[in-house]
Amino acid sequence: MLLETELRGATAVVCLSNPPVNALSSAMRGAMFDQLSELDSRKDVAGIVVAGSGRCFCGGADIREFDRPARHDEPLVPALINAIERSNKPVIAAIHGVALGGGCELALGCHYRIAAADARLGLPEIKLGLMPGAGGTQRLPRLVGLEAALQMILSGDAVSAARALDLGLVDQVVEADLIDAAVAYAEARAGGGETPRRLSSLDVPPLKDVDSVIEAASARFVARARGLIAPGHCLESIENSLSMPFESALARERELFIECRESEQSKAQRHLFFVEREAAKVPGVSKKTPVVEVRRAAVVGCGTMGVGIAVCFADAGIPVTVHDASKAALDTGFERMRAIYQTAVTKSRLSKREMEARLSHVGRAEDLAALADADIVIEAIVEEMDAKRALFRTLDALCKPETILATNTSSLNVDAIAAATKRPDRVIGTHFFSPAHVMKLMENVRADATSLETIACVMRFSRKLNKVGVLVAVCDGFVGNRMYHNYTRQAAFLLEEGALPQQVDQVIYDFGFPMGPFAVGDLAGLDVSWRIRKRRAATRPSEERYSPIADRLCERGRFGQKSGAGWYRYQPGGRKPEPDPAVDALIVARSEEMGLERRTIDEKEIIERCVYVLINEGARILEEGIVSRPGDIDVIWRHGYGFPVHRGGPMFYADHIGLKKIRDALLCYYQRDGDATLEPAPMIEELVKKNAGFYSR
Ligand code: T1G
Repeated sequence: MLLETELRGATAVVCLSNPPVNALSSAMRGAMFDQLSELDSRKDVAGIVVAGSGRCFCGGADIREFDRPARHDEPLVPALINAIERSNKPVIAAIHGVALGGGCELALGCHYRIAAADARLGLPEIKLGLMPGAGGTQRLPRLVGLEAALQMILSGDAVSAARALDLGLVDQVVEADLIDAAVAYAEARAGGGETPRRLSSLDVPPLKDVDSVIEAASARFVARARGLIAPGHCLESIENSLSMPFESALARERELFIECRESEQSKAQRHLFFVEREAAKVPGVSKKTPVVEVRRAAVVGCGTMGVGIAVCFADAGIPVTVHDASKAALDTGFERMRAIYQTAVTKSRLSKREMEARLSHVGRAEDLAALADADIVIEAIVEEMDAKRALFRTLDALCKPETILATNTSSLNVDAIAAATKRPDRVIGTHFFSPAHVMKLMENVRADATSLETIACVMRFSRKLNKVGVLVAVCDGFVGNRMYHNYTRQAAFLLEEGALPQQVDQVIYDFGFPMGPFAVGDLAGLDVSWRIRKRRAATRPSEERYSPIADRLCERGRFGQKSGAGWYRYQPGGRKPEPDPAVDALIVARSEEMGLERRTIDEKEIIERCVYVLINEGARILEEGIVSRPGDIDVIWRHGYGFPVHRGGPMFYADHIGLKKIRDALLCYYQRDGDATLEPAPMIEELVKKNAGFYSR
């Protein structure tokens, strides 16, 4: 049953029942259309309440339907909503949980809206490369005004019930029984005999400085869209609400929506939406898997990562104790934590009270014994195996038997760390990405002995920390950094062969990354990767090509932004990369040292050498079973490295380009350069033979 209808006096309560989010599937639309038409004609019905069962009112159109052949046997979302609005009986939306996308538009088609105190309403379509396509760009400005509508639609961010009340988006917010309140509201409206308030018949509230409001929105959202079409389409449609008759503007909205829906950009963004949810599912872990509730946490190491991880727990409201043997390190770390929150308060992202509340969740300790009753302890100390093993041995003896011991190592072997304990089943890697309180990605590293219960606990609390957790297996660099290593190697080789940092970075930026590899290196600190390269030097195969340019920069104290110079130079206190002739000279000298005649390198080669080598390593990672799905790799690269959202991730992009093209390009470079990482992976060769892709194997 997609709908459950009950009569309360003369009010019909129609409850959407399409778990998990009451998506407006074609079947749901048909059922709603028929039910509401029937209720509209019944004499014993004076008013109608539309509500949702389960976790929310309605999560919008059924996104899965967008990639299927369009069905014409059921009304489209706009037609359903227009029919609701035309009802002569007052229709009240009773909103709990969320009303998002088409769900919010459904509520806007109702004449009035009542929300539970914890409800949230929004039009997040833009995050899927879409735009509201069921009247949202026309009805919302008429209800809340141009400025608020621009902000909601172009940011895609939901608003709380309280904010919705301030905006007039909802007419009432209730703490008590939502349906009772909605029925009472319907009776009052029906009893009043007034004509139901139809947003389509209203005008957008007048605004003095319309042009400057639109220009500001355009500068903030469209100018920075970097080739994405949805922001511009949203803006055009919202502007139409000011000047075009409702019906014409609605028709234009539909045209613009279809352009977005059919775009490769939106297909890529919808892909990421689904694979991100797939990544949370671990074969063998179900809702029945027993899970330790993380009520108390601890972090060992009060450095940059330890501070960031502690902030994640504080933000999630989980009490956390931060340990460091050095009081000075704790003092510095806690100052850093306070500074992080102070910035959020300054930017009005948090109130002072909320800041203090979050800081109150964080304790400090210089004695490891204080961590004994933690449910999980996350180690974030120096990236050295002996130090980590010693600490895990100590924690193993100290902590209660069920405590999970997690390491934040970015590349070390978690099996070896687990072997230092008597509880290897409760040892796991939780690889946060710097800055840990900002980056959403967590690579959760399962060691050979890690139990499903431990995996289930960590995957579940990743979400509680508002992180995107992806389960990976042990290998050098896990998934993200292992692929990133090959990407930066090729970028360095391009310099030796003829390119300069600013050229490579510009091409990678134009491809859609937030920054190119050299600007990223300067931001992260060149000394970080220098330490890792020195650790690996002893085991690096002598025949493997190696570029010493980054080492030479570090030897000159050029660590990037932190030292005022790296691949680029920076004005004192500045962060804008400026090409540095001294670096260009160092690169040219390296080419001469290699006897290489520098050549012009075009954009195509830069993309193929940097991005295709990512795809190639991703294929190898899949072959080795480090992750089980190509989508896991796409999620890692989206949330850990800023892979352009409109390209869907390395593996989705590979299928879009075509694996044969990628294989041929890699083979060409491999035959010319001989670098093993360019040799097409066996999985790619097999898929090319089958004329298949990573997502159509
Ligand atoms: N369509 C289809 N499936 C959906 C869905 C949707 N709109 N929303 C969620 N799911 C699935 C999801 O894939 C997962 O499936 C399960 O529901 C639980 O989701 C016409 C054009 C609603 C806040 O962008 O933001 O309306 O993995 O794990 O954390 O103008 O889902 O269980 O098989 O995220 O409780 C606009 C997208 C659509 C909202 C719930 N709507 N969804 O969060 O659960 S376009 C959105 C969400 C549109 C109109 C336009 C969240 C949520 P599975 P979950 P959650």
